[in-house]
Amino acid sequence: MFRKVLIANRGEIALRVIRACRELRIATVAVFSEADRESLHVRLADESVCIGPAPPARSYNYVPRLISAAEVTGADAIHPGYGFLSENAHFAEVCASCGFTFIGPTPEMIRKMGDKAIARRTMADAGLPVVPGSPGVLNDFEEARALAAEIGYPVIIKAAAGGGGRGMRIAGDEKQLRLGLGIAQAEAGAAFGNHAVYVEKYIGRPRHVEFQLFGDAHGNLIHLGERECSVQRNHQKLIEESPSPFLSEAQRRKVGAMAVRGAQAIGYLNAGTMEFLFDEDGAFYFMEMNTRIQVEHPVTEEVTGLDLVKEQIRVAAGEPLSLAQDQVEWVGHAIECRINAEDHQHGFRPSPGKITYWYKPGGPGLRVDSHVYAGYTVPPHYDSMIGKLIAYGKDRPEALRRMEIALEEIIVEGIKTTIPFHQLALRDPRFQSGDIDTHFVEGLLKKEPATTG
Ligand code: MV4
Repeated sequence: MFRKVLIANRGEIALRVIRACRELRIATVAVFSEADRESLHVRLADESVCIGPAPPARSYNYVPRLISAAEVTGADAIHPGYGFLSENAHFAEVCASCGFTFIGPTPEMIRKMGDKAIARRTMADAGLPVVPGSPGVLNDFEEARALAAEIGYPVIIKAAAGGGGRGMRIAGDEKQLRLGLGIAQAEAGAAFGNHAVYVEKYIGRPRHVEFQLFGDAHGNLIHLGERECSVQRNHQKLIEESPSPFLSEAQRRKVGAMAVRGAQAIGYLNAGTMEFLFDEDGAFYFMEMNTRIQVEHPVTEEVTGLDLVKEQIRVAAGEPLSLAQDQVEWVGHAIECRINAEDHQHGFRPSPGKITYWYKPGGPGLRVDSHVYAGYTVPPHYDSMIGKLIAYGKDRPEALRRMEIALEEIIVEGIKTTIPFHQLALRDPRFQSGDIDTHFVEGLLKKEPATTG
């Protein structure tokens, strides 16, 4: 087992990793930017190193600084958390070549799944259903035109280097396809330095359901069930739950087995998530694979009773997974609300600043993963998430009721947060009945129009 782990991240996930390390009696090193001097991860870690100024490019995303911090503190492994360098194959490679274990999959797996066109082809070859579309990236408009004519409009143009919804464009006819292809290629080139795009049949009102996967170095690969993530806005998830309220037991077994098969095809190691779209008829398609621990991992932890971050560390240290597929048990229901420093009534605009008062809710079945406290200033340089409320219950109604109570109890003063949005969402009859697709938030905000100004 590792003696010392450096956490290449900030915020709540840095605290989450520190706590997992402490349980495993592993010493921790926090890194922080000049904007994060007063952050809790700095206080809770055994050691800390300042790695540069506030802009991520000069601190949390700056590989040489992170490697130097690991070297001077004598860490033997690096946990990347989510975001920042967590899905950067180059960083994983540099960690390995400098003698630090990257707590995650290999650079090859990150690279392969990072190219969404290659990921799609790899999973199709493994026998997973993918949306009808191009076998690989498109070379010219004529290729795209012929393909779209074959699969039928509307189609969606996606950037191979994109993912998470970035660099997508919908085309309803040939004219839009010609125009969209050029724009998508130019945008992808500018944003990712790779202009490759591919085309798929467009699914109108999909549900986003993702499966948690875990592999170890001993050939074991299991799934831990699914998370329903359809409550999103601009590809930012706002609410996640497990199990999905609409998936049947038979579907769960079937899609779970598919996900395992796909991950086995690449010999997947450590924690990963396979994202599927479900259409209105219940047909499902592989979309992409995320090669990191995700923000919403706690809902899976609550229903399986596992600690996914401890599992990540153990597996990275070469230990076998702590359980086999037939030992995975799912009990009850969990739901997560992301509390962001954002003003939902003004287009979710960021609302950084000083938190003058903070009351953390509690009670049976409630977990709060957060790095903030009264007097903490939310810096403007990073993601606006200030914490996550995770409610657990024996069934969905109990979990939802506990979440409603937590949202009433919590007090955050000094900044605007997404708490009122969550109260609105939870009261909605469609949400209550579990009838949600990826257009849910749009519809909800139309019912309560934004105030102007
Ligand atoms: C799609 C789609 C419809 N048809 N692909 C967005 C995130 C990325 N992982 C895939 N995404 C989508 N891919 C086809 N062929 C619609 C989306 C999509 C979406 C997916 C999941 C959750 C929210 C979404 C919001 C808009 C579009």
